[in-house]
Amino acid sequence: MASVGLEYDKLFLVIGAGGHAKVVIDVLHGLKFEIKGIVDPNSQKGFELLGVPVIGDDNIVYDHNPANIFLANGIGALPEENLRWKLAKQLREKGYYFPALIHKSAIIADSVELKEGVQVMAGAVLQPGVSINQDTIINTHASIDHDCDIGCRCHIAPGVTISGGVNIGDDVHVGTGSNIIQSISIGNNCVIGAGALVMNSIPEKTKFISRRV
Ligand code: JB2
Repeated sequence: MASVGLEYDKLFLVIGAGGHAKVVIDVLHGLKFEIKGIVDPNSQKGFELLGVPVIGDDNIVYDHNPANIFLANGIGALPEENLRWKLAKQLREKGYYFPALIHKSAIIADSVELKEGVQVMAGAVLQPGVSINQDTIINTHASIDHDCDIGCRCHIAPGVTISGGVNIGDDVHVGTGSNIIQSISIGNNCVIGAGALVMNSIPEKTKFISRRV
């Protein structure tokens, strides 16, 4: 399993002080990484999440040489919101690095490939041959079976189940508790609503909402 470039001698800065940041900080604590602080332009300096203080706005990042610090993206991802990806792009262009982060309780098969900035949360399962691309979130207890390819900047929300051999494009949101059967494709920029049952391939830019009866 490829956990990208983790070195234990660098401090982390966490971007954002909301709900997702809390989950990210818990991952970092579980891995025993040291966190210097949180940056968030909308939170009071000194406000704490799980004991980690807000130390200022995003300019604080630029006070640090990219060679000496890792970043953890604590901004979450909901449909139609792109702050998470925008900030990651801006900071990467300045040379900062977002290592892949994996909660210690996640089950990751040996052949899984994780790109930079991927976050795998508590209880997630990634089976052999799975590939997860840049900045995608595999959220709490999501399960991704063998040989799935998940694109960049996706959010696979809590409790999603994806069977084997599924291809998911870039910028896709798969809502909480959705189920996706094997060997189908979901195109770029799709939104799969919470609780959906997806049994056929879906073309790009589709909003797929299950009908409730
Ligand atoms: O420019 C910014 C900026 N703009 C807003 N820079 C930085 N560093 N932080 C910024 N923020 C901060 O992002 C806000 O001040 C706020 O603290 C945080 C967003 O927090 P919120 O709790 O609203 O959303 P979230 O992105 O952490 O979580 C969403 O997505 C997750 C995946 C939530 O809906 C969660 O429920 C969900 N699990």
